[in-house]
Amino acid sequence: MIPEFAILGHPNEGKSSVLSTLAEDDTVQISATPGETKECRTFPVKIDGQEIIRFTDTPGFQNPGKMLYLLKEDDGSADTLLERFHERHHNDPEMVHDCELLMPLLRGAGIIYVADGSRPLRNVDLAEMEILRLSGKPRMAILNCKEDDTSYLDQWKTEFRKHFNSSRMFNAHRATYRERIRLLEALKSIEQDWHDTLDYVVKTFINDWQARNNRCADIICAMLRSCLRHSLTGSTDTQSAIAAEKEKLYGCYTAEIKKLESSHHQQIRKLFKHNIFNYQLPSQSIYHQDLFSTETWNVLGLRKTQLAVVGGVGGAALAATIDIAAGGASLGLFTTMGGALGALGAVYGSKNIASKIKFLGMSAGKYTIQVGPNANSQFPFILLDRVLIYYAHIINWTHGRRDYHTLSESEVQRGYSERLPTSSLKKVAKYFHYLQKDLAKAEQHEYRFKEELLSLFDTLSTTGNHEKDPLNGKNSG
Ligand SMILES: Nc1nc2c(ncn2[C@@H]2O[C@H](COP(=O)(O)OP(=O)(O)OP(=O)(O)O)[C@@H](O)[C@H]2O)c(=O)[nH]1
Ligand SMILES: [Mg+2]
Repeated sequence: MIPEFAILGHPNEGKSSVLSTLAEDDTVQISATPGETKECRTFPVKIDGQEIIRFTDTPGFQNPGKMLYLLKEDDGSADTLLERFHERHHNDPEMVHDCELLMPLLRGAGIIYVADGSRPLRNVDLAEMEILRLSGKPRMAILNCKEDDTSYLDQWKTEFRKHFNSSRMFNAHRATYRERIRLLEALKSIEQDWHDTLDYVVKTFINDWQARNNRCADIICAMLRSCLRHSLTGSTDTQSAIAAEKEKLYGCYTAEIKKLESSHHQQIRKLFKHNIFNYQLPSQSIYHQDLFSTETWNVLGLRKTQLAVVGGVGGAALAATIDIAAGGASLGLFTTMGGALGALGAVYGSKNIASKIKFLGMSAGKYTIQVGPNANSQFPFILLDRVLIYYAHIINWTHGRRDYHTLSESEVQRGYSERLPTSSLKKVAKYFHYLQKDLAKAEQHEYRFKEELLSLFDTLSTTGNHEKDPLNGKNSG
């Protein structure tokens, strides 16, 4: 048996939003105009191609006062009360939505009632709750507070206790993965007969989340590997054209790295089922700065003291930044080149940034130049910070949230690398070191890095990143 839950409530209370978030389905129609959902629509939740639970979106109650009156007038069997109501009134234009929303209940669905707990209770709400109580179906109520006002919560909770088997707070815009699991857990208690089935659903959800995080860690490893190993070579016939060729090559190199990074980020987005909407991080987020910009390299990556801990970037690494191969004269890397490399020169003093540019020598009358692979110790930490910022954004952006132009002021503005505890930092740095120097060894150390990633994911998926900085537990400002 595949359990089904119908999401019921007054128009515009956030029913479709709650469903979208719970089912991680961004095809659900959501709108600020009441009456958006006019017909029931069922959304199956599939894991590994197998449907394990389904949620049905319904139109809001249209005429609950009259509906309750008619139900109370009926003195037939309580077991078939809804069936009779539907049969008698489905052609009544005043009750179209009320009859439509009963459809999933007639086939045995459980009820999730959604109300906006930031507004006062009204008589229509009481009528709706009483209708659902009379239905005799297993039912839970959810307070989806659209505003911050908490002064009405007690009223709502008191009424919920009278009419429902269970009730919870659940915010369609802010619910984390943990809160979704807790809601499903709570559904187990509303009907004893469903306990085992729902227990299986909860376990499957938890396993699926872990599997997705594992897959996400693999995507991040693949991204780091491809970005750190990437190199380009170019050549020119004349010595005077070397500088221009280097600039061109460097431009191609940075563009290709950015493309590689972005394609892996998009894989993460799809993994967490954000298929339709491509939510951008808030405009002021450091994420929007160019991967190779001064700003990015100043804000993200490791602090100087951490660099000392990992033993990476000291004089040696700085020298390696400008690595002119044997036989090649100094090409005046930071002096002769304008454009991109001119900008790189500016950050050279704080956190060095550039990839190696090698002059490979001359053969068959051509001067050959190579950019990458990038041996800069800071570079993988910058990539790591950026992908973690993206991950936190994606997993905490609920599927039911569509107002992406607002509510974005308090985005995390710092990286995570600089807050890694020393023991974690060492493991991560070791993996990065091998990625840059010895791929076979990197593979051996990959599982340790993935352990660190999974623990970071865990923190980031427990605490939404929209209100606070999850690793610091305080507002990020
Ligand atoms: N701030 C905030 N707005 C919400 C929340 N949930 C829903 N909304 C907004 O409320 C409006 C109605 O949301 P829907 O999910 O379409 O509501 P509904 O109950 O399905 O509405 P109908 O289909 O018209 O009955 C939309 O503008 C949502 O973005 C929430 O948790 N917080
Ligand atoms: Mg709706």
